[in-house]
Amino acid sequence: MSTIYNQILQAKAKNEKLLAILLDPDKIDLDNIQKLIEKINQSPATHVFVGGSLVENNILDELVLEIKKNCELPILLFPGNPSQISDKADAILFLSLISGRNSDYLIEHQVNAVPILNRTNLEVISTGYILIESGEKTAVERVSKTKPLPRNNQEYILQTAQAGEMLGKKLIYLEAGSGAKFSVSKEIITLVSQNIKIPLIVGGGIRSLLEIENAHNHGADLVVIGTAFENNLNFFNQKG
Ligand code: 1GP
Repeated sequence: MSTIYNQILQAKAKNEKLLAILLDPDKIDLDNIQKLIEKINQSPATHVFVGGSLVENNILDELVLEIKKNCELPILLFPGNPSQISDKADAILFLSLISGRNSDYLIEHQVNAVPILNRTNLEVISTGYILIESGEKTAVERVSKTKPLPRNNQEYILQTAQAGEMLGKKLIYLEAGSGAKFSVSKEIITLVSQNIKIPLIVGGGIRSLLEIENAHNHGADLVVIGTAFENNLNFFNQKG
């Protein structure tokens, strides 16, 4: 059976670009879930990510089950902490916040997640998560209590991504933060994508179809769109 990670690798090899819609359980109204799923099914999305920095409500399992019932896309957890694990999903981005120096988000939460993960069949995909300065303080910065990497220090951003690759991460995720003022710049995407071999995810602050296309064209293998779709379910019907 082909794993989700293998499918991502195959897509990268064929230069087929991927797109994930990120759903934050805290912002979803389960009463309107059918409409949301219909819109996902009509969109060009190839993956659904589920998660958020906080996730304070308890609808995670229910949300994942509802999506599974009516949508065939793979569902990947994108957790802010070990409480956000659902065995109903297909895979988990096992994130380590390698841009930060808070050991909780580098290794502690991951250690605590292991007993939970061992009771699931989730495919675990090791991901080097890199937070990049984006104009304003974002939820990731607040919750993780880490500083984002300065956007003008491209060499250090690349070094961080390459360290992640050398540590054996299977994906690198360049994150500007949800609702970021500035998304990750094309220069950073180009530099990192040209100098790592593993697939590159880019997300945070992407607000238009053109921005998705630009991120793809500059080397992102998978682009994540959260807030813009959340705020406008017709996001993918717009031009440009
Ligand atoms: C946040 O990268 C994701 O973790 C998506 O960000 O909500 O700004 O699209 P947006």
